Amino acid sequence: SPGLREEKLKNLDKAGVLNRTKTMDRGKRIRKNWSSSWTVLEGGILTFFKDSKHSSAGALRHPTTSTISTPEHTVELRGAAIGWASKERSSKKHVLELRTRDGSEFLIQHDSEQIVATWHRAINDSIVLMGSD
Ligand code: I3S
Repeated sequence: SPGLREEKLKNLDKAGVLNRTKTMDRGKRIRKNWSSSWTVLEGGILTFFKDSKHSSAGALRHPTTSTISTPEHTVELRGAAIGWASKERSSKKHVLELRTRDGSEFLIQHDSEQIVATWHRAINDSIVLMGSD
């Protein structure tokens, strides 16, 4: 039922700081531009907020006051796919590759393997719950 799915999705909600770059925009390859970003997974939608260093509030402020108000990318996880990126995609360690239904692509990274693995599981479980229809 939709109610049960919403409840399961809610259990996957999470937030934290990740490194990310968009590499493809609706099928068109774009230049990498890594940045650190406050990232929120909520209800099957992944949102990358603007880099706190670009916000007027400054990087030392808590994300809720400095960055949370300015989403840069909102990713609908229905029909998306996530997996570990191959070594050719980046020299960084622990890199995830997220492909969206509209042919956009993001790389997501953190130096902590455990943090990346936790995001991998939460995003993957969200994709499964959202389905592809
Ligand atoms: O796939 P690339 O071109 O090796 O990605 C690197 C570039 O985005 C680079 O920026 P410049 O094109 O301005 O040099 C970044 O600084 C690197 O971090 C990118 O490589 P990694 O391996 O870090 O994803």
